[in-house]
Amino acid sequence: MDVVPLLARMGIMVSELSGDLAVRSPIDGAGLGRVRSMDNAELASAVARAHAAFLSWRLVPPPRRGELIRLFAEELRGHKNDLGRLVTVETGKILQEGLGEVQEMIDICDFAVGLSRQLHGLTMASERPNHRIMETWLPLGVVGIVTAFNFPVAVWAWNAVLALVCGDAVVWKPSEKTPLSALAVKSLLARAAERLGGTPSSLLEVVIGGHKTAEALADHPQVPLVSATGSCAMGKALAPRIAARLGRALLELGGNNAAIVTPSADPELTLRAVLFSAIGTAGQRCTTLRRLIVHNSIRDSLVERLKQAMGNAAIGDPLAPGTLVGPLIDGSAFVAMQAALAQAEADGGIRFGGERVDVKNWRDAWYVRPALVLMPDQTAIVRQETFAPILYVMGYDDLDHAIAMNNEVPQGLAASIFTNDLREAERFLSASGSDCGITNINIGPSGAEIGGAFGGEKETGGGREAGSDSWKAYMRRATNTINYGHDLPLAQGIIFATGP
Ligand code: UN1
Repeated sequence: MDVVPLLARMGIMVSELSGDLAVRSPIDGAGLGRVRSMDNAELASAVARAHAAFLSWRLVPPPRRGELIRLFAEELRGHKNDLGRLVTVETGKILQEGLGEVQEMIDICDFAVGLSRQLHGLTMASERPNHRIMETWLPLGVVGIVTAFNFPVAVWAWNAVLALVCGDAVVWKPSEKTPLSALAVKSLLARAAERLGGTPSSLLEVVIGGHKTAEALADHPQVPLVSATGSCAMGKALAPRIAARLGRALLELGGNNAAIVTPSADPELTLRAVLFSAIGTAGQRCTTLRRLIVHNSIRDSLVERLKQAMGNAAIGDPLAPGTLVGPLIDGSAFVAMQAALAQAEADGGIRFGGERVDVKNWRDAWYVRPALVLMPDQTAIVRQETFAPILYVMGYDDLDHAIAMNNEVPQGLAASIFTNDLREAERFLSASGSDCGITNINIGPSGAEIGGAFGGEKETGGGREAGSDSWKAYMRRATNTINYGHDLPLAQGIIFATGP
């Protein structure tokens, strides 16, 4: 995979590609280049530079900050093919999804540009005469962003472009598996900044490293907010460190997403939705469909069609048109997948697929056939997130039981129900329905648009990113009480007599 020309078009020269960390493509296992990881002293200097940038950026009017993001979106539009391809080469997701990820960045940029004129607070009625209460949203500081390999640029953009219009500076630790995409994005943002002129340098610092670097960012007192995306284990390691200094954490962690398929579901629509959510991105999305809870009256027919469709899905080079399933990220993902399948079988599961697939004799690449596993019950392995294309199928007779199964896992990201029965649909959305942050009707749990707030409950971490009012996480709220009278009435009717 020769990424040199497309990196050059995005402003990264081969001479920059040296250092201790080898970057490889999961497509064929071959090296793409090298990057240099940073030690904690370098991280501290990056935070200090970003903090200095914040001090002047916070004074720039928000619509002008939005102009930077508008120009950045122009760079992204101009380099959609290059960046989308780079994402595919670094992550192994199919090109359609690589391009879709860049589109997701463009979408959140457009949202952020509008938002830059809409950072609004409320005005409240005061109990005191000639008084007014209002809230003002102010820039927060340096925002630390930790991202995962599977969405190397879009999830950064959800956080970063909102943080930037909110007046913050950003220090980004990308996954050490996908640093080139991060460097390309940094370069495109720098071009936008150059076109705008007058922006402080170091609005975005990229720090390359592994979990030690993420921990140092979590510990840093000059980073008031750390937004981290990745496994529940990663979140459990970072959150106590951030809490220990009373910083804020915005966590988007694991998902173990289910879909309930009811007797009234549209069979064609359901099949397509289940396939996209279960095998898309080779099962490596936090929103991937991992558990299918099917009414027993339609279970066999749906399983037959799924077996066929999953058996026929084109597995191979994700850059080739027509491929639906690219490789797993690396050999350890394959080992984890096989261990989960072995455990599921030991629990009484009947498995179809899941085996390694040879593609062009690429020995250090890990392609698999997506697995469908019919489970007698929702055993411990089903309740755990395995970041691979495994779809566990369970039957149900009674909707209450299906909803209980949906909720009976530690994670709470996304859930779906396929039904044409209004009562079932509304029940699933209600207080006694799905307990997830994202709950859908007649579409799968993955592939959310940026307009809504994205995130989940329980071990998913509780954070909300992207649309709606997620921007508030990147600002601090000041409540202001203004007295425009000549007297000083006290709240709660307190009389506090002073003076002669
Ligand atoms: C993730 O896998 O971390 O909803 C994010 C989706 C995408 C984002 C997934 N828009 O599937």
